[in-house]
Amino acid sequence: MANKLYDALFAPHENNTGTFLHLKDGGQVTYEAFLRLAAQFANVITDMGLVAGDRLAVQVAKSPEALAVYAACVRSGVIFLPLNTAYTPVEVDYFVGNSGAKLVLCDGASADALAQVAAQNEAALMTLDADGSGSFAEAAQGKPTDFATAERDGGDLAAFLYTSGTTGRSKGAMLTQDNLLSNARTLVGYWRFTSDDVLLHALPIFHTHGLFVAMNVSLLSGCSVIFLPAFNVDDLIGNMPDATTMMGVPTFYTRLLDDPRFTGELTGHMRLFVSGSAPLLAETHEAFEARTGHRILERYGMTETNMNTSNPYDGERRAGTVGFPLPGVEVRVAEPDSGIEVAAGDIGVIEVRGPNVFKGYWQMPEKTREEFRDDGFFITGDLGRLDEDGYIHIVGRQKDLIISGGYNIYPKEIELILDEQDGVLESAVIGVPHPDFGEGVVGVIVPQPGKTPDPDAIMAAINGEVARFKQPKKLVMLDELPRNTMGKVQKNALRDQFSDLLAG
Ligand code: MCA
Ligand code: AMP
Repeated sequence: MANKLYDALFAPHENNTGTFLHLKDGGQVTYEAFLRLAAQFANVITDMGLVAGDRLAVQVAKSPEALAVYAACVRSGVIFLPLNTAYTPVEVDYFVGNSGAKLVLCDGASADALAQVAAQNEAALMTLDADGSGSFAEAAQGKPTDFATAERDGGDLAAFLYTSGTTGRSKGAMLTQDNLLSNARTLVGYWRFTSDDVLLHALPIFHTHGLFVAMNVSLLSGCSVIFLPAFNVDDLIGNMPDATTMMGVPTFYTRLLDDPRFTGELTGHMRLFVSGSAPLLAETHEAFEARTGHRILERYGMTETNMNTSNPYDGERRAGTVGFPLPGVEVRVAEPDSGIEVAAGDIGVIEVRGPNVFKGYWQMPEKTREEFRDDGFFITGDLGRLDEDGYIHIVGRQKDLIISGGYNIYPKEIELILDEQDGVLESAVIGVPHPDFGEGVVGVIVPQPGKTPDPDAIMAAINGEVARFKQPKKLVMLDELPRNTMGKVQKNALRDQFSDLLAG
């Protein structure tokens, strides 16, 4: 039986006794043991009645067991739907309902809060704790360590990753086995991963960066991974001597640079540092080189497309750019209305076509159509230009999106909540420079005439609905929002006005 993704990423390691994961407590997980556990999990998933094509939603702490759920889903053909651990039950309810997930895995501590979510969406609920225990793990004990791999081809769906939207409603990006596999193959080659590598991994595993880029590349190359439960500078510095490569968002790099223990000596043996998910400031790139002698390799991707472009491994890694289209990926900079390529050097919207590009948004055919050109190019909503040497520069975003510490926040989602609050006439949510997260969220509120909205009550209401990282770091009141002659709110003017608000 064939299962394209399982056969490429996992099956070759079924008898691999080498170390896959090095854990924070000094423990290790071999490839072989990891895959035996994943097979037991696949047995539980099918015992729960899920069949290939069903969805399994997972909101659990990062752990080897959490990663084994991904492997179990690929093997059983069940669509893996990982969720940010910061999401509130209100947010999880939407994802479970929208995806029609049949099984929800959560941390034991959130089981009470999510019991109702599962019940109202007719999903089963099981727990998987950070230490690998919980009802799901218990159910796996004694299960066979082998599993009849579900037959899947490259066009079959492997994962749903939800991305927010400019309308405020999240969309489930449907990723096929081929989307994931083609990108992993490309990246292993482009970034020269081999089984000798040791990847320092401190990213969450519920997003493309930490899961597909980092883990699929590791699995495909057969390297080992220092698998840290979360980011902290001490652990990164402590583990750096044992690593050869690292992947991170820009905040990882700025925080490392803020620590005097992070030196050229500590990193002299390292082969590669990769950055992505948010713009890496040219000054960070330069400071990193000055401190360590390494030039960070910046790449550019999206949930819907996996990785699109990368600075070269051998050639010049140009600060402030995201490099060249990856092999097999077509990238053009186009005129936003027509999709016609702009003249070299001009700014346009970045569009992408290739085997990496997703199949569409789950049950949103119109949204999907709107974001593709007739010739199959996907419109990213990022604005860019090509320089004279073919390097792509991202110069802004056509979409109203804030990227804070590598997490995306769509202002509309927060504005809809602000607008409902007592005494609020209207609102605008903007991203302004933040010393740690790159951008930070600010909520601008216009009170109803004669009313004085209560900021604490507003923040409490937001806290019940959306994850902390999406919540405004500050709320400010204005008598009115700046508008252009068409009546459109001028967020640029607000961003200028409040540019120092989170300066620290
Ligand atoms: C944490 N907080 C944040 C963020 N993270 N606020 C804004 N933006 C953030 N990113 C807030 C918390 O709510 C909390 O607030 C306080 O900061 C401390 O939280 P803590 O969990 O201790 O923070 P941390 O551990 O220091 O986390 C910062 C972090 C994390 C390590 C930078 O945000 C992170 O791991 N980011 C990576 C995201 C990522 O993997 N993105 C890839 C997306 P309070 O104290 O008020 O409660 S994939 C993607 O974008 C594409 C495909 C691509 O190209 O890769
Ligand atoms: P997401 O929807 O979480 O997958 O985020 C994708 C978005 O992150 C892209 O559309 C870009 O706006 C942004 N992004 C990813 N990598 C980079 C990068 N290296 N430089 C600038 N923006 C980036």
